[in-house]
Parts: sequence; structure tokens; C-alpha cells
Amino acid sequence: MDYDYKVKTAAERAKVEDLFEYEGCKVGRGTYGHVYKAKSKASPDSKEYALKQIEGTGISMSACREIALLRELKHPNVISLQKVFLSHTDRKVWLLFEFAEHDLWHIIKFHRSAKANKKPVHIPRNMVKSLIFQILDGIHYLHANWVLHRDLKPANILVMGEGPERGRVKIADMGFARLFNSPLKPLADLDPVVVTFWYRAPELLLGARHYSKAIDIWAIGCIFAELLTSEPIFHCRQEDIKTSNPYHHDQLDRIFNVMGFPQEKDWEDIRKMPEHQTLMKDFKRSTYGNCNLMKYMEKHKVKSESKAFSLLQKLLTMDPTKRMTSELAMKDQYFLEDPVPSQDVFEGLPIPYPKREFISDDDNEDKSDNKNNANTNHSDQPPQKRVRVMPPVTTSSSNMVSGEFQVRKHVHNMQSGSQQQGMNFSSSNASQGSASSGYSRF
Ligand code: 0SQ
Repeated sequence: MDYDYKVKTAAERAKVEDLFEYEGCKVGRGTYGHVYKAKSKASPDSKEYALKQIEGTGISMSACREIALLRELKHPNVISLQKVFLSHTDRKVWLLFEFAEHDLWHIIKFHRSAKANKKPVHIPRNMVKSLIFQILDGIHYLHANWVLHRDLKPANILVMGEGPERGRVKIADMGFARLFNSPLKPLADLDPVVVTFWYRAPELLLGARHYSKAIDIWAIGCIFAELLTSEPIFHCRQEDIKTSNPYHHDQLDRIFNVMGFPQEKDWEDIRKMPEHQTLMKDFKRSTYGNCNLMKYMEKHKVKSESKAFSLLQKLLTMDPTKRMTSELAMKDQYFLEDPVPSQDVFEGLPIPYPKREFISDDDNEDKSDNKNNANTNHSDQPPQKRVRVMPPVTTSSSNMVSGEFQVRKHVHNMQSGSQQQGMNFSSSNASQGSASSGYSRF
């Protein structure tokens, strides 16, 4: 490339540190990278942003995917990517998002703590309805565009704080499930890490080979039940990942304890699931003879004749082919009955939830009690250590949009632990090329 052009573009390129104040304002740390709460230096009183510094260096495959996907999406209930910065000095990629002060993991934790302190405050019923409606709306948009989320859970459901979008849901993905899937590193080499399977659909636990829209719907059902009861419906001891085997006995046992063992007539194709034989060997239908969703919810004070229960049952249907779609769910009686869902999930009332705390740069611990420790962790937060997980593939055609950056070279950079199967920055023109490979989300 022309040297003068290179010098000129380097001088003109907007630098994240010149435009934003974010030092000491880290609000998240995970396998995906670091997230900071940021303010514009030019107008510090204006809105707040979230700046995500992607783990590793260079435009990795996952960075490429995330950017390419997010720049195509526009919906009020899906996180919106505002800008991408490439820091050429340290080869870091930064993504700028709107800042969401809350998320369902923290909101549910607030209510659980109140319950533990014997001062239970339930999540207001109107708020639950508005939250679920907006989650369905965002997921319906993604599904209509053949984007499957694949990792819906409370931590990925953000809620906007004070400001013009007060109380609006933003579906995000902190990316844990798909970041660390290095095909070359044996699982045994990794530090023990726990993951949660609480939101996993039964077909995934029985070895389904493909992700589907129905898998996202099951997760929404789990979140709905958790909002209604402040308890994770399919809570289960979290396991160290030692294998890439999708079959998780304890998680299935927990699902059957709540739902009952699936009847052949209710889920005919269960026989065709890859792990069906293991299931038959490990479980006895009679163990779960007394279990059903109605009993479980009644125990948690949700009436079986309520519209909320009726919708929940349709979302938590064991047979994925019979599970409700997001489109149908949004038209359900539950949302037509008063009070109808509102755009501000807090309904104009004061927000009781604390603001995000800053975490220190040198360790991974939240200053609050957000410890992501192995089996003692009652959270669904992504663990902080890296792990390789092997989710099933997503079927559907690849439809890569043109990217802003020219990508040049594959790098298999495994030693830093960042496991980039990625691409280097082109040190040349960062705004003219196109990226066009390996895009599998559509
Ligand atoms: O929230 C993000 N920071 N990223 C994000 C959001 C989403 C959807 C909600 C649109 C599904 N996907 N991603 C995403 C995260 C990581 C990667 C590698 C790709 C996409």
C-alpha cells in the first residue's frame, strides 16, 4: 500500500481512547473480552455506552461473525452495534453498544436475595409480562431473519436504565458458548470449568444434532418460569465440562422431576434421538409418575388456570415440533388480558435495582458477591475461565454480508489462550475490503 496513504489514514482514524472515557469503568469480564461503561469525551453529559474490547488480537473469526451479524440487525429489542474501532497499536477490536444498566441475571438475583433475607418481593406480574413480551418480540425478529440465539439465559437479557429507552429489553449474547471451540485442544487439557445447562432444551440434552428456533423458545419458557417464581425452574448442580457429550443425566433428571417423564404419544420422535437408548437405560418412567408442570407451578403460587401458566406450558413443551413459536406466543391471550405489556418494563415506577458495579482491572472478581465458583455457584453467569464447548451445528445457509475490514490471513493462535482461529488486520485499508467466509449463523 502507498506509504503516504497509510500515514494519512492512520492520522485520520478515530481512536477509541481519544473519543471515550472508560478508564476504571470495567463492568464485565468474561471469555468474550472486557466490557466498559463509557462516556463521550466531547459531550460527557450525553448518553452512556458499553465498550466491548474483544478478547485476543486481530479480527478473529468470532469478531468477524459478531460484527457482520450485528451490523445487519435492527430491532428495538436486540442490542445494537453503534461503531467498531480498530486499535492499530495493540491490534485490539472494540465494539461500541448502547449501555444497559440492568440485566435479568442481576434483577433475579436481587429478588432471590430479598427472599433469602426473609423479605420477599416478587417481580411485579406486569413487569414479567412486559419482559417476556419484549423477549419474544426480539426473538421473533431474529428468527424471522434466520438468526438463532442458541444461548438464551438471564445474563443475556439486558434492560435499559433511566433515559429515553427506560425499561426496554435488549437481547444480547456475551458469546461464551461459542467462543472457545478450538478443535485442536483436548478437553482434558483445560482447567475445570462449570457451565449451566438449566436453559437447555431436552432435545439438546438427548443429542440433537442441530440448533433450532424451538431451542430458543424452550429457554424463553425457562426464563418465564424463573421470573414468575424467582427460582431457576430446572436448577441443577453445575458440572465441570469433561466431555463434549451432550447427554447430561442430572439435568434431564431435573427436567423430568418438574415436567414428568415424556410420554411416547406426546413426543413420538423421542425414539429417534441419538441418546434415546442411554435415556431408556438410565431412567424409569415410574420415578416421575407424580411430577408435572402444573404441580410445580402451583407449589410456587402460580395458578394452573392463569393465562401465564397456559402460555408457559406451551413454551415448555417437551416435543420441539409441538413447541409454540415466538409469533404465536406474542398473540397469546396472556398478552391481551389486562394489564397489557408496556414498553417500560418498570412501568414508570422507581427502579429498585442497583446500578452495575465497576470491577477492578487486575482480577476477575466483581466487588459484589458475583463469584463464579464451581459447584457452589448458584448463578448462570458465564464462568470466567476458558473452556471448549461443542454445541451442535446450526443448519442453514451461510449468508455473509460484506464486512468493513479487509481480512488477509488465517492465524491459528492457540498459545495465548485466546484461541483465535482468526484473521489478522489488514494493515492496509481498513474500510474498503470485504469479509466473506465461515459465517454460519444464518
Ligand atoms: O451482544 C453481543 N455483544 N453480541 C451478540 C448479540 C447477538 C444476538 C443477540 C444478535 C444473537 N449475537 N452476538 C454475538 C456474540 C458473539 C459472536 C461471536 C457472534 C454474535
